[in-house]
Amino acid sequence: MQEKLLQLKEEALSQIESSTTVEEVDALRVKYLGKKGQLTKILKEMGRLPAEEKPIIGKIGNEVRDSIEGNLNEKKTNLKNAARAKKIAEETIDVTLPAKTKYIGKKHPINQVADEVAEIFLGMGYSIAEGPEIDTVYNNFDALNAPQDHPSRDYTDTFYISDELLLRTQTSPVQVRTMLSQDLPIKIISPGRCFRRDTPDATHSPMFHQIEALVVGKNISMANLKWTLESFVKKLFGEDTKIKFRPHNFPFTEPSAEVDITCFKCGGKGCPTCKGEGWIEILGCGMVHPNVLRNCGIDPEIYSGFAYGVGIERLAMFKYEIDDIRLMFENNKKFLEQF
Ligand code: 2NM
Repeated sequence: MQEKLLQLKEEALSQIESSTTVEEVDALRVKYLGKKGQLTKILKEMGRLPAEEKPIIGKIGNEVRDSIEGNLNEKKTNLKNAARAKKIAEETIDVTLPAKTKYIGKKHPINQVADEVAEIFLGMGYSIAEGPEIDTVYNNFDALNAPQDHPSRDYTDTFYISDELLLRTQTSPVQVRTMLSQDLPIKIISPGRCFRRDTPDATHSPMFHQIEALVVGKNISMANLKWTLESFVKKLFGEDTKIKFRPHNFPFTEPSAEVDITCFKCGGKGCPTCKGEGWIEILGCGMVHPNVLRNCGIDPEIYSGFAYGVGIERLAMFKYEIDDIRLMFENNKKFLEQF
């Protein structure tokens, strides 16, 4: 029996020694020391021994159990430590590696400029009005006093959806909708996409963006319009910017004007940006035509208003020195990252 115990001990210690995982060690514990384990089985046979041998074998049995137990615990600790050391080694951070960069997108140059312009007008107390990109021929042309034979109505200039519907050629139909539905006074800007049937080139795109503004109330004058636009261009292009009104013609305003500003690049001396002129055209404006007010249910004898419209792409091209409008619609990351 002594022989059996020592043999068992040797066998157990050698298996513990060669085990490589915590799970294996746990399995050996069950195999040797468990309730139905091999040591337990041998010790159960002790009952059959003569009385004088019992304490001797019992002592050896205890020693064997302690030895196996000790080896199991030690091995388990060693394996656990080794696994932990390996994990730590694998997770070591090499602080000299280049950092992983996250590409964060940014606002398109058109939206940067649109937001900048909107911010200026919000600061002057305007509200933002929005409307559909598909609107009625009535809201886009008729209400805006466009004569039946006005060239912009031609199907070669405008994208018609049907006889009554089209892709808006400007955001003015939003102003019409606002005048028809809101109480006076009105002080709004309408930013958004517009569509004209132009062949794309460096300065034309069949889809472009506009911000138009409309102020209607009592005693609204051309002087108010001029002050407003002067304040606007100084905020956008700098305090030294000067402004010039050139007579123009729009069906929806009377009088109408185009507005030039002194070139923000050369200050008016003449340079490539202003094509040697010293002036740059930046927007169209005018006093809302009495017919437009009437069409929108407003009495032109009591009320008056002014309106203006700026092309966002044009502003962005000046601001960022972009020489071809088409670049802004190609979604080329290399291009867009620059702004
Ligand atoms: C422009 C230029 C001049 C304009 C007129 C109106 C309305 F609805 F009041 F008649 N909205 N926008 C206007 C006037 C737009 O864009 C170059």
